[in-house]
Amino acid sequence: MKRRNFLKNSSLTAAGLVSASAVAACRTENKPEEAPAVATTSVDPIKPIVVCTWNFLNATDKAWEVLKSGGTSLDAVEQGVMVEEADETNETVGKGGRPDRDGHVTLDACIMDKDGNCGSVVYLQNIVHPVSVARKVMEETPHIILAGKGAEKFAYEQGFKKEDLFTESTRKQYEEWLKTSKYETTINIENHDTIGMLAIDANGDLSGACTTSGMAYKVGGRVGDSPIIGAGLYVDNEVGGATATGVGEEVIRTVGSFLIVELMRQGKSPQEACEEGVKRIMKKNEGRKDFQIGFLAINKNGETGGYCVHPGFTYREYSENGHVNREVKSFYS
Ligand code: SD4
Repeated sequence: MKRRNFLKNSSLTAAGLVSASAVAACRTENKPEEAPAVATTSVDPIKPIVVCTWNFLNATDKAWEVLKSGGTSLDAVEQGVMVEEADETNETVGKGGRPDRDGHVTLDACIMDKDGNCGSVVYLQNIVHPVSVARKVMEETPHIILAGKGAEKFAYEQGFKKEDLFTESTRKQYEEWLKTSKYETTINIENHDTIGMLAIDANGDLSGACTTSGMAYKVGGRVGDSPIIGAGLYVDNEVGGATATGVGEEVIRTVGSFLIVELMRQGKSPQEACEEGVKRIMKKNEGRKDFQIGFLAINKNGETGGYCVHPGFTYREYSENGHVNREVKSFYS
């Protein structure tokens, strides 16, 4: 039995025994002939689960492999999202992510553990795995966010290798884009595939990670919600976790992931909390239809939920019940 479960079980049992003997003592005062009660408290075993934004089969596979072999949720989410960072065909994350309007591929990522520790990198260039740099920021520095050149220098100091993040495909697309240099946020086409991942391990502990190259052809220097703790990702091991994809500016304005976790703390299900999160955003954007946002949440019991502005957002879930890609309801039909 894992230490935490053991402690949980033994403390519950101890509590049960204390209250049982207290009850027995009371009874003894009134009815000395009664035998003492026997404590029979039991807790359900904790079941690992991983969820991520969009339909990332390989990433959830990897995270599940970590969880199944007894790994921590922190390792699971890091290794899970790393799959997308390395996948050159995912043009919104890591290597092969599309550049900003000046032709720089700049990456944002963050990670958060069961104790509320977190690390983040913003505007990081030339490194394939920003989530691992974010984890190093969390574990090796007294800081939470490192940006740009400082983050890149820190990554090299930590042993990360410099790599060109352009691929043939993204270079060609960029050259094509330069002909008009038009910046538009296109719903569900141009800017999807950011991965936010949340996992619960066999100890019942929650962690999360989020990683992206942000909006394609963004203004140089722009940072989205994905590396911002509370916006693109938030985890509270007492309650649950949430993560976001879509137009980061709107997620930041409502501190979306933190909001969703707090709504769950107040008793809402992950589904209800995600719906309320999107509704808050839409209240600030009445009538606006030109952007997409998808929220994903999980609570401590492993219940999950998601909601989005426009149809199309899905999230992938992997537990002992197997894989499932869940379509979520949307604000607009
Ligand atoms: C951002 N939220 O940089 C990210 C973009 C995104 O799928 O989610 N794309 O605003």
